[in-house]
This record gives sequence, structure tokens and C-alpha cells, in this order.
Amino acid sequence: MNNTTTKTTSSHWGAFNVTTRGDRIVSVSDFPNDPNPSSIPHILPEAVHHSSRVMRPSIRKSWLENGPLHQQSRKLRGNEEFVELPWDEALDIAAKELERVKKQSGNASIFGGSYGWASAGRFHHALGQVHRFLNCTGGYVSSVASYSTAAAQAIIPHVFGIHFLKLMWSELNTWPMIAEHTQTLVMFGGINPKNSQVSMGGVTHHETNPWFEEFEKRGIKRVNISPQRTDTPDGAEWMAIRPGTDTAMMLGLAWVLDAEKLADYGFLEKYCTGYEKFQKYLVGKSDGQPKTPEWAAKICGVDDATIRNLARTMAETRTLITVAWSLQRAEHGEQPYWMAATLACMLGQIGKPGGGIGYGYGAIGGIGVSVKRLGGLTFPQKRNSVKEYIPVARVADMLLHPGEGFEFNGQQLNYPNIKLVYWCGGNPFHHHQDLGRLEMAWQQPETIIVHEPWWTATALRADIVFPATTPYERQDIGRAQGDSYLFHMPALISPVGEARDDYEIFSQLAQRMGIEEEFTENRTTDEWLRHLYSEFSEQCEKDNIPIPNFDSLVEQNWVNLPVRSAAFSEIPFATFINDPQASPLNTPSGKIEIFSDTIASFNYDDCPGHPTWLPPTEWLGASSAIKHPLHLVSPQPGDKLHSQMECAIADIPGERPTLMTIHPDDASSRSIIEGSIIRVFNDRGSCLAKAHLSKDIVVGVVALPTGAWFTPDNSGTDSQGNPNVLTRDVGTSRLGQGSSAHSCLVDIEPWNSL
Ligand SMILES: Nc1nc2c(c(=O)[nH]1)N[C@H]1C(S)=C(S)[C@@H](COP(=O)(O)OP(=O)(O)OC[C@H]3O[C@@H](n4cnc5c(=O)[nH]c(N)nc54)[C@H](O)[C@@H]3O)O[C@H]1N2
Ligand SMILES: Nc1nc2c(c(=O)[nH]1)N[C@H]1C(S)=C(S)[C@@H](COP(=O)(O)OP(=O)(O)OC[C@H]3O[C@@H](n4cnc5c(=O)[nH]c(N)nc54)[C@H](O)[C@@H]3O)O[C@H]1N2
Ligand SMILES: [Mo]
Repeated sequence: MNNTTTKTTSSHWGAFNVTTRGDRIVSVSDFPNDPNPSSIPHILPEAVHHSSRVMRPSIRKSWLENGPLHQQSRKLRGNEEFVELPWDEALDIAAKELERVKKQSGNASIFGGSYGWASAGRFHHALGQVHRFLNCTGGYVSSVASYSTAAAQAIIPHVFGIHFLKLMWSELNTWPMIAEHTQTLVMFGGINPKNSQVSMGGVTHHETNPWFEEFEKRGIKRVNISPQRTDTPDGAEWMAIRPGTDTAMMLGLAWVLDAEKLADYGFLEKYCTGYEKFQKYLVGKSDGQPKTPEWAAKICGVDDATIRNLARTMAETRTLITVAWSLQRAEHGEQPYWMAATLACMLGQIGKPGGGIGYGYGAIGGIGVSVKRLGGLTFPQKRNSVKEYIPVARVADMLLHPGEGFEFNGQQLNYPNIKLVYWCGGNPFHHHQDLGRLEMAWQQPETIIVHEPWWTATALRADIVFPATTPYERQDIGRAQGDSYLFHMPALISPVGEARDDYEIFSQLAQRMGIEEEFTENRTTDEWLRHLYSEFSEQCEKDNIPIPNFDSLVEQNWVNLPVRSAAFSEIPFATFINDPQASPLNTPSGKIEIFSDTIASFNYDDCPGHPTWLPPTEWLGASSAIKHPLHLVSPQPGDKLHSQMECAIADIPGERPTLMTIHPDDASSRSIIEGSIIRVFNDRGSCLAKAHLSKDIVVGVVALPTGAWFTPDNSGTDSQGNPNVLTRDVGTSRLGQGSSAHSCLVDIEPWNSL
């Protein structure tokens, strides 16, 4: 029974080998085919068996005693004990409650957006599971786009006539094309191997670092335009920019190209629309302000000579402009994306190998890799009969303003009146902005149901918590976009405590609600895996891709499919560039839209008809910077995926708050020393952090990664260092309504706990 076994599994951060003894994970080791494996899995043995696992179904005490309609009880969410119940009883209660809400308020009062990364594995994908289940019950209020790229998803189709995700996966230069052709790589927000450690569903080959070694060897000039030097592998020139000001710097670059006649007017004429209108703004004819490098320098902090020289280099060499996702996770985040596209059009290198524009290199693994796209292996979600939806980051607005109208990408919509929230596979008390405001919004629904393996801040704020298995406790199939590997993910250990798979939990609820057959189609997990796999095999057969049968895959554990080849990639926008008449873009003009009549017709002052410098409410040039003089950026954590398994990193609340990077000048003026505990605050909230002093960050900017488990003390200060107690909960604009996490001012002070 206590035998030791080693098997391979896959995860969002790649493949790794897991050694188990009996029912315990004892160690993990690198997957040998990965050139640059992630260290994230090393927290697994501790995390999976951690004392913060949810062991049994749990119901919040006063909800159980007083029922869902008791107003006062809702205020206790997050501050009350839970009662553990046997599975059957807890499932009966949850099924009855779902029926009650459905009957009394209708399915349009159930919010099932349930945003979150959950875990890898094609079948046990928590979001697919909850959406299918709620569809079987009659539907749910959904959410659209993502925290990652909502502003990009709104603006890019207007400009390029293509969905942002499609552009990112298929219309971009691959790493080998960059290595071969690019001379100047201009990276707004950097390209950080720390972020490309992960990808949705997995990334087996971590290759960002190896590619940068290759760029270095080939003498490619790399320019990192970021508030942090560390946003790009060493060796790049660092242009230290103030957060939220990239659009101004890009305008300064554009002004030089225009004034010095370095712009490719032939390209602008043939492939773009609206340059003349934009140019009036660029030179100041429309608003009285020429966007000169001197003007830009005052805003962005990069000096005018540097901007001028960079513009000339970009025009003289094969230049690829890349933009991190972080730039659009900010107020007016649509603008740098649109302006970067405009700049690339002015350079006229879109359609040339190694030139043009690319969004999201480094943001996740797999981008820039040439892999044949394979469909299938998707648990079908069925149809949602409820039409109401929200832009994903407007969840607190929805709960606080039922029935109120709001604008979104040219549409006038209303917030639904939510009575029941169902969350499975996400952690809103990690990911949402202004957590104090979310706590208030969270008091509105009658019932909140959560499936979670761990007692996260969100689980602690639910009424009914079902303990979910982790991927190591169930079998699945692993495969991801941009990756050539196919995995059988074995059940490595038995479920911890009384945890059950999300599929099992939903099947048992479905049975109680009389929709079991609809939900399960009479298949067990094993039967579903075989069914999805056989559909996938048929597809592969048609494409002449040999794959083993399911039982052989189980035996082999993993296989590397022959789907990776330069043959699967083309120069971005090649067909459009070759013949724009015969292959127009899917925009109203058929061309790249530097001015968009559609957007102009919305009359949004927060997103006008052409790219525009719109100062955010909070940035270093705002008047509020007098009170809170530091700009907080809250990037993704390098040592984990969001908040996942954080318990194994920060074990003792308050003892190990997240590291915050601070410039020594900002620290010394506040008597803050390396390693000391500090309080980070603004008018929205406060948290603790551990000071890390570094000259690799712009003076006036501090960086606190996301991922801490929100744990407010009696005074409301979060002891773990979750930046979202500080961030502002406002849409990027009425166009994108994305998260504005990176637009945030704070101050810091030494923390004296006595
Ligand atoms: N300030 C600031 N905030 C941000 C960002 C930022 O840049 N700055 N970035 C935003 C972005 S881009 C994102 S994507 C979000 C990420 O936010 P989330 O995606 O919500 O973060 P995760 O920690 O990945 O949450 C996934 C949860 O699912 C649970 N889980 C894992 N596997 C399973 C399973 O099989 N079943 C069930 N039921 N649960 C499971 C995990 O334990 C975890 O609690 O954060 C956003 N928040
Ligand atoms: N290890 C690890 N990797 C991850 C994740 C994780 O949790 N852990 N999460 C994944 C997810 S869900 C996502 S969405 C992606 C996110 O990918 P990105 O959005 O690209 O990454 P971030 O880490 O938010 O930000 C990258 C850098 O942008 C810089 N930055 C912030 N604001 C500005 C600005 O206004 N201008 C400029 N020029 N730079 C700015 C900051 O210095 C920051 O370090 O990462 C993915 N990768
Ligand atoms: Mo994300």
C-alpha cells in the first residue's frame, strides 16, 4: 500500500513528475523535455495536503439556521463559522435552494459567470462544469471577456476586424521569425519569462528565456519600455516609463515619424483608414497641443532625445512592437493598444517578417510558438437560455446596482437582479479590484455557493461550500493551445478528506433536480473521457496526426504530437497585405482603422474615434498624487499562479506578506529598510507588505504582485498583501469595461504592529 510511484502530470505551469507514497504526494521533479521548467509545482506536496483544504461540505451557521432571506445574516459572510454536514444533507439543501431561487426569481437571478483559472485538464474544467450544469437548470447570467484582456477584446476587432484572441494566436510573428528577421524589438511592458511560465491548460516547453538568449546571440536590439527593468530578460535597454503613460510616449514617437517624414505614407494610404484625422490630433491642429517628444517626455518620464532616437531607429530597422497585456489592464487601457497599432502602421512593416505588431508575447506561454490548431476535447456546455450578461469585471457594480443601466461597446445594457451566486474555479476575493467594495456587494445575494479545494477568501465568504478535488485526485486528459503534448493526467492520490470532483457534485445536484440525464448523458467520468477522446481521435485521423488509443495513452502517460512546425505559421496579415482589395479586413472600411467611425458614433469621451492620450484618474501626474504619491502596479506573481496554493507559501498570516518592490529613494525618505514590514494604503484600504528595495523600478512606482489570500485584521488591514484592497474598481472605459487594476495610487509607511 505504501509503495512509491512516479508519474507525469500536466498543469497550467507545465508538465512535471510527481512521486507519491500511498496517498501522499511526497515530491515533484522536472519534466525532462522542458528546456526551462517552472518552479511552481514544488509547492504542490505541501499545498495538496495543507490544513487549509476543505475537508467536508460546509454551510455557514446563520444561513443554515435562519435561511437565505435573513438580511442580517448576509452581513456575517466572511466572519462566521461553518457547520459541517454529510454530503447527502448538504446536497439536498443546495438543490432545494437552487429550485427555490429558480421558482421565485427565475434563472436570470442566478449569476454563474464564475470567472477564474481553475486548473488544467480538459474534462474537469470547473468553468465548463458549472456552466453546463446551470444551463441544464434553465440558464444563468454569464460574464464576457476576461480580467486578462477585456479592453483588448473590445478595441482590437474595431481596428483589425479580428477577435483579439485569434489575432494573438494566429496573426503574429513566431519566435523563429523574430530571431531571423527582427532588428529592433520594442517591448512596451516587457516580455517576462516569469509570466510565460503559465498558459491556459498548460505549456510544456518553456522557451522564452532560450529565445532571448538566441536574440542576444544574433545581436537583436531589445528595448524594454517598462516601470521595471526586470520585465524583460537581462541585456535589454531599459526605458523607465511611468505606468499608464505609454500612449503619450507612443504619440511622441509618432510625432517624430510624421515631422521627419519617416512614416510610410504609402502603407497608410493603401492599408489604413483615418490617418489624416489622427494626424490633425498628432500635430495639434485639432486640440492645440502638438504631441512632440518634449510634450511626451513630461508625461511619461522618458527623455525627449531618447524618444527621438528610438523613433528614428524604429523607422530605419526591421522593428517589431510588442505590447504586454498589463498596459490594457488600466483605465483607458484601449488607448495604448490602438496607438501601438497606429505606430506600427506608420512604420509600414505589418506584413513583413519580423516587423509590425504583436500583443501578449510573454504574457502566457505558447504565444509565438507555431503549432497546428486542433479542436475538440471540450466538455459541451449546452445552450444558455438566459440572455443577460455582464462584462466580467463589472461584478460588484452588478450586485450593487441591480436594474441600473450601463454602456458597453456601443450597447446600452441593464444589470440583472442577482439572488444566487454560484462560483466554481475562481477566487474573486483574490482577483477583483477594491475588495472592500466587493465585500459590500457580496452582502446582496441571498445565497452564495462555492466549490473549492481550499478555504480561500472566497470560500470563507460563501454560504454553502463543497470540497472539490484537485487535479491530482482524479484522472483527466491534458492538452493546450500552443502546445504539442497530449497527457493522460492520472489520479495520483485518493481525494483528500471528503472532496469530490466538480462533475460528481453537479451530477448529484442534477439528480436531485430531475435533470441528471441531461447533465450526465448517462456517462461516468471514465466514459466521458473516452467519449471526448474518441471525438478528438477522429479529428486527428482526418488531419493525419497519429495518436495512440485511450488505453495506450493511459499506459504511456504522455505523447508529443507531430503538430509543431514552421509550416503552420504565416507572416501576420500576409493575405491582406498581398491583396487588400481581394482579402479585405473585416472592418467597416476593410482596412486597419486608425480612425473608427463606429467608435466615434458611440460618443464616448473615454474612448474617442482615434487613439488619444487620456490621463487616467490615478497616475503620477494626477492631482491626487499629492496625497498618495506612489503608483502601484500589481503584476502577476512569479512564484505561483494567481492565488493558487498560496497557503503553502505564506503559512502564518502576517508573517510573510507579499514582497513589494520599492525604489531606495522612496524607501529612505520614509525610513523603510530592506526586509521590513510596511503598510500600503490609500482611501480605499490598506495591506501589509514586506519591503524589497531595488533600483530596477522607477522612482515613484511600487510593485506588489497579486496572489495573497485576502485576510483583513480587525482594523480592516489585509495582513497578507493583496493589492486589490487598494486598486480601483472602475471599467477601462465604456468601450471595454475591463479591469483597471494597474491605475492606482498609494502611499507606504513603516508598520509598527505594537
Ligand atoms: N490587482 C490586480 N488584480 C488582478 C490582476 C492584476 O494584474 N492586478 N490580474 C487579473 C487577472 S488577469 C486574472 S486572470 C485574475 C485571476 O484570478 P483567479 O483566476 O480567480 O485566480 P486563481 O487563484 O487562479 O483562482 C482559481 C481558483 O480555483 C480553484 N480551483 C483550482 N482547481 C479547481 C477545481 O478543479 N475545481 C474547483 N472548484 N476549484 C478549483 C483554486 O484553488 C483557486 O482558488 O486576477 C485578476 N486580478
Ligand atoms: N507566474 C505567473 N505567470 C502568469 C500568471 C501568474 O499568476 N503567475 N498569470 C497569467 C495571467 S492570468 C495573465 S492575464 C498574464 C498577464 O500578463 P501581463 O498583463 O503582461 O503581466 P503583468 O505581470 O500584469 O504585468 C507585466 C508588467 O507590466 C508592467 N506594467 C504595468 N503597468 C504598466 C504600464 O502602464 N506601462 C508599461 N509599459 N508597463 C506596465 C509592470 O511592471 C509589470 O511587471 O500573466 C500570466 N502569467
Ligand atoms: Mo489573466
